[in-house]
Amino acid sequence: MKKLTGFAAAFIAAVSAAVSAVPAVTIADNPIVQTSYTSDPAPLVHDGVFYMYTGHDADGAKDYVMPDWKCFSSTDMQNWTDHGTILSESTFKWAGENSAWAAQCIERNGKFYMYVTVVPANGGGRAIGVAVADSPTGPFKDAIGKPLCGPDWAFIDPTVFIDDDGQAYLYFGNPNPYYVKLNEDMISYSGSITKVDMTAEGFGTKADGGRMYVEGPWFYKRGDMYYLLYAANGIPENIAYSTAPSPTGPWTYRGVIMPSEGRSFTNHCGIVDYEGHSYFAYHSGALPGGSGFQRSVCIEEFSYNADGTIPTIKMSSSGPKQLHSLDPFVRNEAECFCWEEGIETEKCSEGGLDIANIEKGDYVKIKGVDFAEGAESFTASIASAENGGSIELHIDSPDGDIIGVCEVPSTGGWQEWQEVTCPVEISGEHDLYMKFTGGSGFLFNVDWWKFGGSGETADDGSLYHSTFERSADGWSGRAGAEISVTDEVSFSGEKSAKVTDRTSSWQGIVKKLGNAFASGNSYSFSARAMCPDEDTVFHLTFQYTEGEEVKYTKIDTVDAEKGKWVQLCGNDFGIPEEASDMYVYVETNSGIADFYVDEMTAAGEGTDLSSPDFMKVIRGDVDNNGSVTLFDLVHARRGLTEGFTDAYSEKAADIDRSGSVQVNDLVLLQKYLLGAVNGFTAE
Ligand code: FUB
Repeated sequence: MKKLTGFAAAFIAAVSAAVSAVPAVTIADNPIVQTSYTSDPAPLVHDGVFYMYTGHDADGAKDYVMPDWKCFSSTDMQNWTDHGTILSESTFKWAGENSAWAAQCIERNGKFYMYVTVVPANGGGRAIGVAVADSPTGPFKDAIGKPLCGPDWAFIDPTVFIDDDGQAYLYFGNPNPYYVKLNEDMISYSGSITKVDMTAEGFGTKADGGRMYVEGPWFYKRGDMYYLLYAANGIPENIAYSTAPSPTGPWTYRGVIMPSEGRSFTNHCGIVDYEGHSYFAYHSGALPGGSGFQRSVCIEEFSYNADGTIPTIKMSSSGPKQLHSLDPFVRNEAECFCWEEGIETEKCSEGGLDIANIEKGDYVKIKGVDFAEGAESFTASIASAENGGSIELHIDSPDGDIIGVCEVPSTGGWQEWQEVTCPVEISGEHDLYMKFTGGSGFLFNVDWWKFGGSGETADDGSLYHSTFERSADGWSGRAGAEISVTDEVSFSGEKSAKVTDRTSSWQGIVKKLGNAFASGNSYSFSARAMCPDEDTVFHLTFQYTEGEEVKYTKIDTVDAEKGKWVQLCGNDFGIPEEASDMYVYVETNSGIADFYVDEMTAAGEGTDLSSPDFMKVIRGDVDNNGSVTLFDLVHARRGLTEGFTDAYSEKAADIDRSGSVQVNDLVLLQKYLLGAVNGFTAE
């Protein structure tokens, strides 16, 4: 959409009388995308990431001018990473122009299937096409080279769902819903396309006596109930829904979820659960310049009623609450933000996207950045074919306090990348605004950024050291498991990561290894794990791709008693020469019980991660069971006289942190156990 300055002008004109009283558009966090107009949202949760697939409404169009589909992702529900155009109508050689209407993507057996609406160039109506990819962000290719369903003018807006018995269903249609049973290959179907009988009981009654259903179905199951949500009631559309005890009915009309509002005469929804929260995605014309043909995807959090019905949901400009704060001490992609004004995104020569077409006064907002104990430096990868400019780092508002300014030189090209660094001073959690200044014209592009300083987690020489005190630190649920940062238990500090919603033992918690890990080299890996409900065998596993094949190697395997923390540790683990696309994860040998992990660490070759230097030890917990009891005193006495059996016990028994265990440590421990002191004072 480029240049919110243009739309800001329109917006200001529209509300000129009250402009000073109107909250600045810049503080809104809904719609989730501002760099282009997006429509027809289709959410997908995969491997701990919330993906949002959208249509794309062309700027200034007076009709549906929709050339392609885009994808955005988030792990905190406020900052969204732009993955760009992931599928275009031109991929379907049989499709006409500007016909890329609503779509939905689903994963099956490691492949991603995107069902789309397009108009075949040869006429005959609209049609449902299907594209396939190996990753959620593509590249997608036409799976069958022809329409899957259609052509037929009624065949628009596919929604797809795989039932518990493995049967996949595709619903679609305007002004009537249709369904068809997909085969397991997801690119063909069995039986005929069935037109749903729209009874008044199933689909409600409008004021004019017709049925409520119009288009844009979203089909899914929750518990034993099947849900069909849809755009309803004619123009302007609202979102209503029906439920059924089986995937094909009989349907019962349940009422309106989202009344019509928001400057778009259509609406289109998607619903999904993520990290224990329920989210409702829709579109409106809320972005300045917005209309029925310049729509924008928004999202709201909601809770189901106890009987499974869906409450009325109102459009908001704030969107859902942020799930985790953002860690500024790791590389953050510039195309991940909560809000922007004036910038665009484009393909980056280094992979992914960069932010571009930046002019003086433009900015990006990154929400909920946790600088913890403090950041001291800021580094960004920038490129400029012109004179560069500077990045002003403001906190809490675009004109808030400046915590640092980074000068950006010319680098000789818009894709000639160079790192710039400047000092900053900031601690605690803030919204970060990167405001760009300089001369006239385009200033520079930004690929990524990160802060350095005492708040960094990896200040011990490790390649990562995830304590979960501030964020999930790039860990996510593996293969459908969910993870959350929790203060229910911890190995050290206040928090750990909890792994839930497992239906298989290999579902656990996973982290993708970045550029710091090279194939052919050796690294040390460690993780702490605990299952509160049953004895468990934990694996710390390394996953990589060699050629076309995905391979798995156990770094370490440890038996854990119910409720006891164990360490999984593999020092100097060799990464195979040809390995790419590498991950580490914690899984269990069997069972699907929830478990917790903490203190996930990786370091270079020669690092002993079982050494006390890499341990967050609970002082006094000499038997390493997570609590301090009389047994610890017994263990400490025995250690002092006979020698300690392991490094953890010795460090835990060194109560005064003098570097060695002596009699006064036992005295301090005894005093604590007798209640004479409330805790251990710092050394
Ligand atoms: O985006 C084009 C059409 O508008 C969709 O296919 C409908 O659901 C409506 O949102």
